[in-house]
This record gives sequence, structure tokens and C-alpha cells, in this order.
Amino acid sequence: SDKIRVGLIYGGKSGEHEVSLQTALAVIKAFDLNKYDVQPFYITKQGEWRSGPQLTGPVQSAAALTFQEQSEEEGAFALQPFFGAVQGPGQDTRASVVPLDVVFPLLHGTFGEDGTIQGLLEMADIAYVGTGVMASSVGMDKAMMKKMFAQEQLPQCVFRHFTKKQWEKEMNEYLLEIEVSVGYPCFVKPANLGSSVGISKARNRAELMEAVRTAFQYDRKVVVEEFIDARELEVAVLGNDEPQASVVGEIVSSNEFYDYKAKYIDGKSSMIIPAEIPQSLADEIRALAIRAFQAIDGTGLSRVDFFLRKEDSKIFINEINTMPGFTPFSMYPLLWRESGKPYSELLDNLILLALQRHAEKQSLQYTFDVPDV
Ligand code: G1L
Repeated sequence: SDKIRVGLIYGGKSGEHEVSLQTALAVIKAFDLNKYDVQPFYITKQGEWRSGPQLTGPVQSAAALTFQEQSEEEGAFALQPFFGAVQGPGQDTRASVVPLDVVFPLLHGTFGEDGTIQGLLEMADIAYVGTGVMASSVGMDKAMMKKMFAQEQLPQCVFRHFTKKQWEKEMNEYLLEIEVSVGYPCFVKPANLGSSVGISKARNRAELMEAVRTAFQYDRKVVVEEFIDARELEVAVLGNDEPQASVVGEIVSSNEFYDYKAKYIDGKSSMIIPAEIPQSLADEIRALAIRAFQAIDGTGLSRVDFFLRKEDSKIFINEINTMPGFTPFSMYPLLWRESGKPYSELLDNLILLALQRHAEKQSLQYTFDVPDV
């Protein structure tokens, strides 16, 4: 058929397994099956890959996307054994497969850090939606992200970062440094992890030390950030070399910070789209969002989050999220809907951007002849 063959990879070993499944379900429901052939790939919490049958009709529940335990003949696949020693003369005898045109990697931190699934797809020479290897991993590491933003002179809050070893060796120096530059209260966060796991607020030295200890349970790098009493604003960015920014939205959370529980469990936050801010401020924020996207060499999509400080209306960039919430009720798709782009059109755009980037990459020269000397 002349339809575009789209692969969806979802599930995975991360804590966002369920979110990923629900997102895959929402994306599948939105696909026009007259335009796309959809091929599901489910990764179990144990890391086993299961390919399902091509989807020919609507899927009702996430459970229908997890597939039964499969034999290798049926398509089960584990990456790790491939890297073991070859034991017998056996060749891969699986039936011939039709190649995919493009893949949606709907996964978050599945292999420890992001950028890994993108790397796998690069090596397989398959087009994929969203940011590439480097932007995905930079987007997942708060310390690296802040360095990239600093390099582009993007306004951000005061921060310090250190590894576990550095902290153990020079704790007193770091404590003093943080107290002088960052001050209290401050936020302590593991450098990686997309969600708010392992984050705490510290009001004094004892709380800071406890917060750092907590954060080190989730990563070997920790970031300490200045607390800013601010409104939280978010912008959706879409595109490759000429990225576009959506209208600005606002998150209003009941909790003192937008924590994991408020975000995913209680749903105790609401979105105001568009945010009630002056047009000139909105334009300034949208321009900063595009600069942030370019600072990490973004492609496809990202959601960029800002603080608008209450006391003086100063804008700070908080973070860029290369794998934002992506159901039709999540901020990113809602920002585009308000900007005149419905969910299904957003999917069409993202697929086209992925195919364009892949085609451009194909046209690059990767080898060259070494002249005789
Ligand atoms: F493929 C895209 F478009 F790049 C993409 C990939 C991942 C969009 C959104 C996401 N988001 C997620 O995977 C998640 C929020 C469900 C994490 Cl589990």
C-alpha cells in the first residue's frame, strides 16, 4: 500500500510505563488509518520487546496494546542477548518484515537516560519523530540543559550542580557556596528524570543536606536551584530548522510546587490557555522558547517551561521538555489546538518533520576518499 508505515514504541522500563501506554493509545486513536499503517511495539517493564499485529481498526483499551507473552517466532525480542556470543550456526529465520517509514518513540528514560532509543533508531537508519540523540539527552539532564541555556545567555535562575563524589569530598565548600549564591529556600533535584521524583525544597542547612541525600538516590548528579515565587508558563515549539512557537499557557497548581503527586495522581493543577498575560510578554516568551529549542539543537517538538517572577515580572527559563505529556489533554497538544492546530494535524506535522530530517541526513556525505600520499 502507499500508506505511510508508522511504528509506535511505548511502555518501557521507566516509571512512566503507564503514561507511555495511555499516550500510545491516544495517538493510535487519532491516526487516520486511511493514511497510515500503524505497527505497535510494546516494551515490557522487564525490557522485553513485543511487536503486535498491524492495527487495522480502533483500539479500545491500553490492555489491548500490551500483547501476550510471545515466542521469538511470534516476534518477541530482547536486545541484550544479541550482544552475547553466537552459540550455534543459526541464522535469524524470522519471516521477512516490511520496513517502517517512521517511528514515534513514546518512551521516557527507558534505558536509564534519554537519547538511547533515538540512538538505536539512528543506527537502524529509521526516521523518527522528535529530538535527536544529543537534544534528547541534553533535555533529560538538568545540569547539561542549564549549561546550554547559559551559553545562549537565556535568563535562568541561580543554580549549582555537583556529582555524588564531589559532594562527598567537598560538602562544606558546596554548602557555603550554595548558601551564598543560591540561598534559602532552594530546590534540590536529581539531574536526570523527567518527572518530579526525588525533588525537595530546603529551607535551611539540615533540610538541604537531607534533600541532597534524597536526590542522590535517583542520580549521581544533583542540581540545586534558587526558589522563585513565580507563575508557571509553558510554550509548545514545533519544527526543525525554522521552529514555530504556540500561544503561551499557564499551569496553576494547588501545591507549593508542581509535584509528582499533584501532576499525575491528584490532577490538582489546571491549565489556562492562553495565559492571561500582556501580548508583548507572550511574544517575548515565545521568542525565548524558540531560542531554548535551538540552544539544545532541537528538532520536531519540545515544550519549554518558564517562570514569571511575581515581584518584578522577570522571565526565567525553567526547563525544556523534549518528551512532553502528549495525550490530547496534555499541555503540549492543547497549546497547539489553541494555536489552530488540532491533534491529528499535529501528528501529521511531526511525521513530516521526521521524514524531512531523515531525508536531509541521507543526503549528507559520511565518507570520503583519503587521497594517496
Ligand atoms: F515522538 C515524539 F513526538 F517525539 C514524542 C515522544 C515522547 C512526544 C511525546 C513523548 N512523550 C512521552 O513519551 C511521555 C510523556 C509519554 C513519556 Cl512516558
